[in-house]
Amino acid sequence: MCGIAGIVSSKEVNQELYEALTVLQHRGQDAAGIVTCEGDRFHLRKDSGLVRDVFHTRHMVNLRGTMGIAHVRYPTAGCISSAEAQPLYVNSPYGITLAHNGNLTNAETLKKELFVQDQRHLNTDSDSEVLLNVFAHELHELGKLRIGVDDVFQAVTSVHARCRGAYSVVAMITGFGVLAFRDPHGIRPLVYGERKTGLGTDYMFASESVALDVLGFAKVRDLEPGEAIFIEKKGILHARQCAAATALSPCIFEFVYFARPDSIIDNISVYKARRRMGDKLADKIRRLRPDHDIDVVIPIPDTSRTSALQLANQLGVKYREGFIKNRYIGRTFIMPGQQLRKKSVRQKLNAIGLEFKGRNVLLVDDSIVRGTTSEQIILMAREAGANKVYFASAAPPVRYPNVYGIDMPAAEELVAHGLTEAEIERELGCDWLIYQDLEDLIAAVQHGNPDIRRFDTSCFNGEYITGDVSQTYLDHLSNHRNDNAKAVRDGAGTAIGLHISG
Ligand code: PIN
Repeated sequence: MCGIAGIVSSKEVNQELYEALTVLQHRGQDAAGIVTCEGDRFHLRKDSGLVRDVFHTRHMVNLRGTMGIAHVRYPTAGCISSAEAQPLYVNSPYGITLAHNGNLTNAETLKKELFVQDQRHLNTDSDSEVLLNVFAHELHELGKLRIGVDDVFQAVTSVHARCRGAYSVVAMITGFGVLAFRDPHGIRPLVYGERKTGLGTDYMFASESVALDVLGFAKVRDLEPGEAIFIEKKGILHARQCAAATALSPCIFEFVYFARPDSIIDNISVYKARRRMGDKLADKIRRLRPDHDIDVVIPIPDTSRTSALQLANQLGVKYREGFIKNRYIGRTFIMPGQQLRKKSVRQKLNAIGLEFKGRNVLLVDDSIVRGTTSEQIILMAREAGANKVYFASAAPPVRYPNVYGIDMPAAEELVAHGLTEAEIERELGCDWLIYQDLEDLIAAVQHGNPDIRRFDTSCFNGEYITGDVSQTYLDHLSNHRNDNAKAVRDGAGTAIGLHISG
């Protein structure tokens, strides 16, 4: 998963792009980059690491210009290389930089086409580089010495015709303007906002509306699926639908875990969606065990707090903070290697014994992916003296890999893959495991915007909305995503035919 932003302003944009990246840091902690445009020159700074570590004063002073784009990257592979940090750059035609959130499912085919037909060289294994080169090639094919707004939209139309999968994109064309577009299913989020100044209107694109809030931009709307918006450097906005067939199907996992609760995605408040997930879980518990013996609801911080509090209120049971998180340790989700993940759970969370002792506790998490964290936490609850340990997940069992830009592990590393709920309960070692039903999760999210007819729920039901995900592709993905493959890449220091998705 990645975060992207773009600004066209009447004043320098370096500081604001930096701030935008810090607000979007939860979407990617692996690498960060900003490119600005000053006249006919790009200024680029990108590297591996957190935003605060990548940009120092000496870099910031070089990032001159009144328009720019920025990116934070989530690690999708064990091997991290700063060459794959974004934004990416191609010099021809016109000079283009691009930042991408998502993953192309036909990147292998496109790579061959780019090499054989379009005679373009790719220097990384990143599918974002594929996307940039497709866009650049399509723009080049129009054969114009001076580029116009229609040409930009024409090239986006051709990108939609060639690329499959998920892509929310910001791109910048030297001396001309900033472009943003979203794939025809609108899988990954992308929003834009404006800010009136004495000098005119500034515009901003961002993965999540929270970045607009913090920077003082008023949200205008989400980009439509298939739509492109181009803002000329002097602040003139153009919008066009560039895809023939579109159907908004946003990724439901954004609402479960990835997005910040203070964001509004496709007109749905992430916070309210999570509260409704708590309501639905409470309904299910009451339905299954009207005479349950839960003494206390304890969230596993941080994401699950919103749904856990609602669940406790609905059940009329006490809500208590039983685990304290060391806020200086990163998310275990991103740590490669099973051993490391197990160890880091205990470094990250510590139990407040008195909330557990002799009680029947219901632990709540946003999701169970590998199950490593859940298993360890259940053990910690027992060690802290809990009588019964129940565990509720605000999302259904994650049984299938994600191919649209979330770095889910390979299928065989998902605890729920190929297991029944009873088997998972035994595997995790809890006394009762309650999963959200998929229709309840969908209802909880859809309630905020009933116009959305479909969500991407593929990691729960294996139905990939782009309809082009073959078993061969999934096997290929699995070869690159499992821990062994990552360890080999780490050891060898090279990435082998792997897609680094944005
Ligand atoms: C962590 C949110 N959430 C916790 C991410 C762990 C799955 N994991 C997904 C649960 S936080 S595991 O709130 O953002 O800190 O099942 O793969 O072990």
